[in-house]
Amino acid sequence: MMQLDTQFFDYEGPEEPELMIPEGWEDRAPAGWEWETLWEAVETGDHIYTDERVREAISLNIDPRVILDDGLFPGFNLQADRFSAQVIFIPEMLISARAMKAGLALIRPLLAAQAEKPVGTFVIGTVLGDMHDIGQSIVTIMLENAGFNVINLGTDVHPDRFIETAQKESADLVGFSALLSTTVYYQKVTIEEFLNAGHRDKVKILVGGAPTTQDWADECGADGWGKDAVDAVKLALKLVETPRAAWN
Ligand code: B12
Repeated sequence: MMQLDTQFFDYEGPEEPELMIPEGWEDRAPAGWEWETLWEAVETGDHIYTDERVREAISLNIDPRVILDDGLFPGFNLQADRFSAQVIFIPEMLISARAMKAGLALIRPLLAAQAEKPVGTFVIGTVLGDMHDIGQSIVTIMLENAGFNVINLGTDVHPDRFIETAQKESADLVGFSALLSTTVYYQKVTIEEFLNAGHRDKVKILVGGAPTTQDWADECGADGWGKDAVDAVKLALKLVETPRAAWN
């Protein structure tokens, strides 16, 4: 009888990802407050508890950015690391993302309300074939907080839809998010379509998403690349001041 070579079964997987507790979170929270239950709710995808706990945090006037960084991100990041390490799979990741989005939906209007004046119109979306929307939702929130009127087209956005919306809204800036090495290509395609439609000089275009780089942004003809939401806002504020051709 054939003997199995047991060395194939001694596989040691990647280290189990751990919860990264935000340093100094106690100093940013009211006395007696705890985030642990929210970290666990986002981790396990309990969107109902997430909604309740974020509402509670808001009612205690905890800064929305603190809610995002100290309350929502730890549990989500833990699942994201587990997903990347293939410790969990799409269903678990999806429910964690749903809980994250329940929290984001509550803090979005608060951050937008802190903005002083409309500085410009920004159309954003995730490119064709790509369903990832957490990153671009955070960019949206930060842009709104900086005073932009943001039209978020969601995920899997066809180039024509970006163009039609930019034209309809007389957009100043357009942003394409992509998280897959297979879909970043559509950032380039969408920029080419703006060119073909005769609208490239009317908007400033930003690209972003984990697999993108400044080199990629240069190669695909974008006006800028944002490594994160803070970067995206800085760039958008700079680019909205630069001259563009008028929409009609
Ligand atoms: C959550 C997630 C999912 C969720 C998405 C849920 C949702 N509603 O978004 C689900 C489970 C659906 C999913 C599906 C898939 N996923 Co996925 N996913 C992730 C994961 C874990 C986190 C992504 C995320 O939300 N990050 C957090 C946000 C805050 O970061 P971010 O998106 O990078 O955004 C920041 C910046 O990039 C920047 N930014 C983002 N957009 C923009 C736009 C502009 C204009 C600017 C300026 C800046 C900017 O600012 C943001 C905020 O700071 C990543 C791994 C990881 N750790 O990144 C894999 C990952 C992206 N997924 C991956 C894969 C392979 C898939 C699937 C193909 C799996 C499969 N076998 O089916 C499918 C693809 C489905 C599809 N067609 O899109 C791979 C991609 C590998 C590659 N290089 O192509 C990754 C890297 C995991 C891995 N290591 O294997 N995924």
